[in-house]
Amino acid sequence: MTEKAEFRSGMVALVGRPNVGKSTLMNAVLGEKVSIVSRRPQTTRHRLLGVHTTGDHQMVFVDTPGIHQSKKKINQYMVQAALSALEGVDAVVFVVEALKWTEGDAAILERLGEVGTPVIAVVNKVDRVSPREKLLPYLEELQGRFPFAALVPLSAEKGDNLDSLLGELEVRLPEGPPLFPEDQITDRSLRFLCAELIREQVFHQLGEEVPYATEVQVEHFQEEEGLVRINANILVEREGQKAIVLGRQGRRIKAIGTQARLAIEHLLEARVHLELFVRVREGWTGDDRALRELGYEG
Ligand SMILES: Nc1nc2c(ncn2[C@@H]2O[C@H](COP(=O)(O)OP(=O)(O)O)[C@@H](O)[C@H]2O)c(=O)[nH]1
Ligand SMILES: [Mg+2]
Repeated sequence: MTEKAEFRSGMVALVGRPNVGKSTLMNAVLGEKVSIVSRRPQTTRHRLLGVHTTGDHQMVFVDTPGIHQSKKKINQYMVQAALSALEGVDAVVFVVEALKWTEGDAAILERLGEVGTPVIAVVNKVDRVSPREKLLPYLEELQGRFPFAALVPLSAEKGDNLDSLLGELEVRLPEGPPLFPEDQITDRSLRFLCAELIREQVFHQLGEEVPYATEVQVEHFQEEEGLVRINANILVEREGQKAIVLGRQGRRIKAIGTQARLAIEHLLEARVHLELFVRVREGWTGDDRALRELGYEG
């Protein structure tokens, strides 16, 4: 006779240097875009939860901004948010990029030595490695750097080998009831997710420093029958940046609005009317009060 296994639930922190694919990995596991992604580092600014529930377990992933060195206040906030995610979790997933090892990776691994929880190394972006045998010496080296509980090569983008990771994580979760209702996929509000989808377009469509000087606030969010009306402010630090976000004859802001609206419609499964305004808030990335007002606590 087999006994039915007890339900397991727990928290899993995703850490790694910027741009290794932490947010892509979380979205891939959830099958839903909860955390925004871009080709550029430091896209994720806040720690946010992604909840993955099946019939026998609930894993609560903590996506974090990448850990890196910086003097800028907003960057220090992000590093703090990432490090605090290590507290009280049941497992840590340390994400690196296949065939790459940098000082940034090494610095984070040093910090992980202090946490008592099992650390699983995910070697992401293996879709870029061909032939696959090239990965073997890299995996061996990685194994020598830290007593990892497991090593999982995968591709977050292609969805390859995610099951191995889930299997490694599941056995490390304690038995216990779910921490969140089973239909909940994140701790963040729809308003927050919509603001993030707009910010993602700023990252996709504008180069240089502008995305790093940008914040998005949803001012108005109203659901009507079959339609959601959203007004949002795009905050920048200087007039010159405002001109860039607007673009010639307002073309850039229009394109940002169109793409963001499509992404939001996909998320909300509803028609969306989106209005964007660009405003200047001088020096907000270096100002404690402004940061607090904009939701950067810590
Ligand atoms: N080729 C490839 N690219 C990936 C993979 N996972 C993530 N990326 C890309 O890496 C970049 C950074 O991803 P993101 O999830 O924002 O990284 P994060 O900063 O660690 O959260 C994005 O351009 C992703 O599309 C993968 O498995 N394969
Ligand atoms: Mg991220």
